[in-house]
Amino acid sequence: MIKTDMIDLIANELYEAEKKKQSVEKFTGKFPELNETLAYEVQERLIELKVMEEKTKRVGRKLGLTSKPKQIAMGVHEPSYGVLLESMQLFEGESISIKPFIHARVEPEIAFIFKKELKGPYVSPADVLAATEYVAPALEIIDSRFHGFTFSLSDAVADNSSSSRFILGERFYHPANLDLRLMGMVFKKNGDVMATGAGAAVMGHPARAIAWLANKLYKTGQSIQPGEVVLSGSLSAAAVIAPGDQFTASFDGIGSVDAFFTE
Ligand code: OOG
Ligand code: MG
Repeated sequence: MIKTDMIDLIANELYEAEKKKQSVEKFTGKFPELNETLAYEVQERLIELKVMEEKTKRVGRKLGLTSKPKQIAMGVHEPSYGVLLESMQLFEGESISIKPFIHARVEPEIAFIFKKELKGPYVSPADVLAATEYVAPALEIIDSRFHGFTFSLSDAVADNSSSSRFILGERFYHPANLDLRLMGMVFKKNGDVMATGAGAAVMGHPARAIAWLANKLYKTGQSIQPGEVVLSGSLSAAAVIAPGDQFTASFDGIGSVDAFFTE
């Protein structure tokens, strides 16, 4: 099969899987040639499809697999990124129906909002902090379009890094007086502590994950744009969701964010 046909075919199948809520077989089995580079081309095609069909627009990026607990849980040992669309944003206080999801999970994350462009190839964590307007607590709802939530890095990348929805806390904070590395985090489900951590769980410092993204995007002529939101990746393994569940991620110094799920 020629390359562009394979890219279109995989993007279409992932688009339909999400729409029909029917998971599919991993593609790396059928297409061993699906490497990371081609997988990012599939992701681009998938995003173009969504922007066209859902009349939405890009609002930022998400990082995935930036912490050891996530890499161990998924058996993948490198970070990935995906695109955030306006249609993926949910707001605190509205209950979230699990109907649109296949087998969604929730993750506690630190979100960055940028005031300046961040362009590789040599972006450092200090450059990231200088370009950051705000940080905010965030919950990401991930949902794999693959059977059993299992995949290789290339499969997950093609699937827009399992992105589904995201919620930002209502208050944003300037990063100047925050130590994101030592920032403590408590992740609760229905009042029970599911995980605890510190910002350093994300590649030693969440800004390092963002620097990785900027330098990675440079290789395909892209950059992080002013105004964009970037999720720096989950500090802990993701939690499964049942109707009636309430999740809270609290971070030292920047408050918390909640999500409540229904049938
Ligand atoms: C891939 C996406 C992981 C994170 O924060 O690590 C992710 C997955 O685990 O499905 O969003
Ligand atoms: Mg995530």
